[in-house]
Amino acid sequence: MDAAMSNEMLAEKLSFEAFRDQVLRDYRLAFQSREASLLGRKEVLTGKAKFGIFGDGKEVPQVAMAKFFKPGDFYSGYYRDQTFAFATGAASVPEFFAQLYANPDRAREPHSGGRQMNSHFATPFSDEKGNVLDLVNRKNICAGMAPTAGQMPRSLGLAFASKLFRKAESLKNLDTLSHQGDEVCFCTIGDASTSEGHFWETINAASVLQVPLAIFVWDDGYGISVPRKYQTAKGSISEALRGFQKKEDTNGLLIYKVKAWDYAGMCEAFEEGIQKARDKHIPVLFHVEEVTQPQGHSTSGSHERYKTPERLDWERKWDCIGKMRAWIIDNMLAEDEELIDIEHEAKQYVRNCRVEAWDNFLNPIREQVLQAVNLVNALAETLEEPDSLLQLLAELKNNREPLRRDVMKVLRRSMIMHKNGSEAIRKYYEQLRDENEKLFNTHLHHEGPGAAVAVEPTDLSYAPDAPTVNGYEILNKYFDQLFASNPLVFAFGEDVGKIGDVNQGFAGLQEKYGENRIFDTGIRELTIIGQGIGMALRGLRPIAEIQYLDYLLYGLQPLSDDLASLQFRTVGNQAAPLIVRTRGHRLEGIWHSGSPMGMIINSLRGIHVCVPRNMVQAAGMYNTLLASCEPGLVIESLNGYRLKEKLPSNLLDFKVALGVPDIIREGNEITLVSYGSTLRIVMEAAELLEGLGVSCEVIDVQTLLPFDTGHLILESLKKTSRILFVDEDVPAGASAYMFNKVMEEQGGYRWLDVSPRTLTAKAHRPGYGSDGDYFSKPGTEDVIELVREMMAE
Ligand SMILES: Cc1ncc(C[n+]2csc(CCOP(=O)(O)OP(=O)(O)O)c2C)c(N)n1
Ligand SMILES: [Mg+2]
Repeated sequence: MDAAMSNEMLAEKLSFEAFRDQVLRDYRLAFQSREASLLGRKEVLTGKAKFGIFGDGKEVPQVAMAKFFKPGDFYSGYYRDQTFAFATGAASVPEFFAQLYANPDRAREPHSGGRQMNSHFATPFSDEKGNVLDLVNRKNICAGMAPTAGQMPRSLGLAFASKLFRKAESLKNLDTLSHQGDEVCFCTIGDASTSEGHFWETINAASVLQVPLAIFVWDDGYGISVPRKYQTAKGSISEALRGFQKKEDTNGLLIYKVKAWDYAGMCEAFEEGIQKARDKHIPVLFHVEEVTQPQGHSTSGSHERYKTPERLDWERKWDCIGKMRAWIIDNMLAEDEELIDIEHEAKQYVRNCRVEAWDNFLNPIREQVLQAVNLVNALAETLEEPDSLLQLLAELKNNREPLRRDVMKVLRRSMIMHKNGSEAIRKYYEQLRDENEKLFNTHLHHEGPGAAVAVEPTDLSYAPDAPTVNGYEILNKYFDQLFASNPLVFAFGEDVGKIGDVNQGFAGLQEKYGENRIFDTGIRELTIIGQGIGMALRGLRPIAEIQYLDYLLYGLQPLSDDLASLQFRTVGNQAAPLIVRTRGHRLEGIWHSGSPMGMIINSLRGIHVCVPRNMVQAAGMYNTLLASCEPGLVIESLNGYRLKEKLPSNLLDFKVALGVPDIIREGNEITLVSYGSTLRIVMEAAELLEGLGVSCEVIDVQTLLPFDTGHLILESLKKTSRILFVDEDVPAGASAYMFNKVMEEQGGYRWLDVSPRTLTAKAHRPGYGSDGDYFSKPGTEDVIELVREMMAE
């Protein structure tokens, strides 16, 4: 060491060295990522992978952004962010290739077990039992998704949770979930995707709520082929957003404009902006301009078709990696030779990773091929005319890139062609079938003790002098007890806070438990759902309210694309136990009496759909969902709030078993299956039919997802031999679903004496007024007439 060097000079030299190291580390990473993009595209073009979408052109912004992503933070972005995933350690290059090949081995592809397209990363948020992990000491990547701007709504919730952790007294000591709300949600989006309503609704809500959300817009001027001028007002998202800009005495968000090739400028802006988001909970947007896309949008097309030669030329000149390289040399941080070495090493590293990932993908399949070939060969040797089988085998043997399906095809065809093939073939086929089922078909729901269907039900109990109260009062008393006992529960939505929801379920509870527990939101169903998803991901137990069932449509996209697929697409590594509370079925007119249950259950596989007949049952369903780690939708009956119900003494303990129907009236001549409000009509009809000499058994299915898992309806049908499904959805909506479940899955057709029927609403929505209702929805007389027709058949 130079004795003449002062401490100050030494420190300066060390800090310069550290700075230089960091810059070179970032450069190496950016270069590796570029190489991964280049090789990734080749893998698709040579047929090794099906589709590829890459982060080339976005590398330098992402190494800069990753510097400020701390343990405890959350990322919710899109498919361009492989560099960020590498830089934060959330993903490795071999994992990147494993995902590109769709390797279902979770040890190799832990993000989605081969279920997601490439660059859709995810880190674990919960364990196998459904318990939330320590999220404070890890970098959290929320499972990626392909729908443009689909990442926005839940980003709001991920950021909003920090606000709650900082402010809500009830959350003060949850050290593994938050460090006093210091966590920032990093959210990325492409320039064209900012045209989506999701973006604007999120921006507005974040600006109103003042949450630590940092949005990075990668502005490469195109959404596939459509240029910015068709996408964004004034051709600039930061200009278009000016009205949202926070001023001294207003809410709003901070807006920064940076250039994608300006490494130093971005580091500076990101550091400042993120710090403000973290410390002060101010949302911030970084408009990252002059981003390029060297290989075009994806492997599905070529950008020469829509970019001019001038634009392509400009993109080459302003490539962020080239610019960073020049900046390093200009600032004398490294010389050309050192950078060449780094580049060479980086290329070699990525090539090795690719080879390793491909071998890891193919080797287990090669073993399957070998075994299948041996078994089928053995069968062929016993045949007099083995030609067609041998031809099938030859195809498999000559396939240089076989897939699991190719092996299955040969095994199954040999069994089809030759009466079950051989015992050994059948055995091996069954073994692979079971293995593949585990790889490809699991985790629509939680598969451990946190599953909602695993929750032990608890019976109702009543005090001898139990009072009879209005339905809404049952819920009000229930929520009161719930908020007193569970600090993780929050309720929010339109008119939920101050007035305690439009039907008074939460009346008086905001005053009692505070504005941080029960609160109003803007009219924004999409981001109410997103807010709930993000909060649930962070270990809270949100109850997000959609004021009327008809308006669930506004929030359906994140429910379907994000929440319903979350466990499946992370192979159980992430769960968001959001409860969506809403009210529906009969009321008045086109938009307040809907019951689009077919649409709902068909778009929400992966979410429990509960259709309680009254408010006591609803409370029991909330309890069951809260005892699990899974999401659910509870649709209360709009016309049930003022109906009288007996008040149970164990409202907080009572749990309804999901997927278990209730026989609410016993009978032996016909089974009437229904749910929710319609049950009241069915019950009235059953009463009148009794007087007409027909004995009806009425079954409340209670939950549509899951549906009668113990086949209780079948047992009723065995007794009655007649069945009618009644609901107020459109024809062949949820009634067709119930019909299918009982006839096909339960084998109900074998017990029928007369043809089974469905009774539904008309295909159109009901007109306003009681006559509109009467002539559109099924009524008591409709049930009676149809039952009598069936009895006479
Ligand atoms: C809701 C939806 N619509 C359309 C698509 C098809 N699509 C995928 S990417 C894309 C363009 C996105 O452009 P941009 O947001 O600018 O991101 P970039 O790919 O340029 O980074 C489109 C239209 C989609 N994935 N989701
Ligand atoms: Mg773009």
